[in-house]
Amino acid sequence: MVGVAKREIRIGMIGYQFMGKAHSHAYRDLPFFFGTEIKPVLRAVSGRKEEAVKDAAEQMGWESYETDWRKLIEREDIDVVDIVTPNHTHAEIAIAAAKAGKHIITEKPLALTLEEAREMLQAVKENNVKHMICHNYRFAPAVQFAKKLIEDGKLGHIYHFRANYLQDFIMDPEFPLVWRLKKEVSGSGALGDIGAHSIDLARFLVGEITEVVGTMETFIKERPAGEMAGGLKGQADNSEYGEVTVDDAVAFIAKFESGTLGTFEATRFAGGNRNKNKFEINGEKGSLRWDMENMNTLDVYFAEDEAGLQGFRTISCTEEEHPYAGAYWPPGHIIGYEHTFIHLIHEFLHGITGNVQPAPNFEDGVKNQAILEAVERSSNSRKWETVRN
Ligand code: SOE
Repeated sequence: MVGVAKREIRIGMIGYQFMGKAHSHAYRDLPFFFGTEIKPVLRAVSGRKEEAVKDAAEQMGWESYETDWRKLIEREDIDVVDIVTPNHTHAEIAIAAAKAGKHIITEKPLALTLEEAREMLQAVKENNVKHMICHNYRFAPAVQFAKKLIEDGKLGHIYHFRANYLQDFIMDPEFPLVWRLKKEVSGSGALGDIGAHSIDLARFLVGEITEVVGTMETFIKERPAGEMAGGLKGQADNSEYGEVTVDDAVAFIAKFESGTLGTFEATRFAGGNRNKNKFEINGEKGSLRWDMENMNTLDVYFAEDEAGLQGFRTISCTEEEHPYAGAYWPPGHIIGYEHTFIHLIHEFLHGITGNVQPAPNFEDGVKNQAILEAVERSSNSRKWETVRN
């Protein structure tokens, strides 16, 4: 048979909305661009609302659906459990899936708390399953290329890592009190939802963080009841108002093991910035700048450039030399947000077939959660706090 996959990997996904769509697309597109050595099989998707999950299964190409995630993880015809449900469900599901011998990929942040994150890591290690956390932005070709430049010593010693993750989807006071705004469901607000991505990029590109000092702010304290309505839209039901129990914005400074100084900002109140996940790195020999809203380009500056010709220049990271980019189109034909998920899932599934633990994984998730926890501790203590892994 033409193009028979050498290895089918059967996926069970728990959840099916925004991230569920991104992950489902990645499984379906993977063989299209990265070959048929591995063929993801969309075996089952799980959701509590039968009509909604049935529609999602039909739309995204899942073979079957469940309305109880516990039934899904017990199925013998599933190898991988993919968790795309809200943060408070990650630990219970992942621990149960690990005990059922399933490999696990989960959305970020890993858990609600550092303790939960540690329990999840222990469960996957004890049950010897592969695990991954979906920090997809490190898989943009430009970010992978930035990592290569740093590893090749092009920047030399790094003095600064500067990250701003700017969104604005909840600036309307009538945007409802969705799960992302409730501490008992989300764990934190901008800090854990988008700040976690900046922390992962910092760890991936520069290294480990040892101390932080920061502050968190909630600008709108009460909102109307309501739910997410696809993507980052919300639907208020105006039945009643409730208290927002997470941060709308966070700013913190970090010290890295390398001596690098980090400055971080994550906010959902930066009007006009829809998903501006960006960083700048300044080293002794050069600087790099990346912005998710222009994800195919990397701005580079090298101090050794000829006098008069020095300054930032923009590289289009769509060439064969840029990781993953060569799998798609000729140079200059750009790719998008959804393709970062294809690259991450490519590494996850090859990790399973090659018996190699890919990254970022639950170890990274625990280290990320430890930094989130230290920032929250500092926001309360108003002092520098040590990161406790
Ligand atoms: C909302 O802030 C969100 O959907 C995050 O949860 C995702 O991780 C990010 O990629 C896009 O924005």
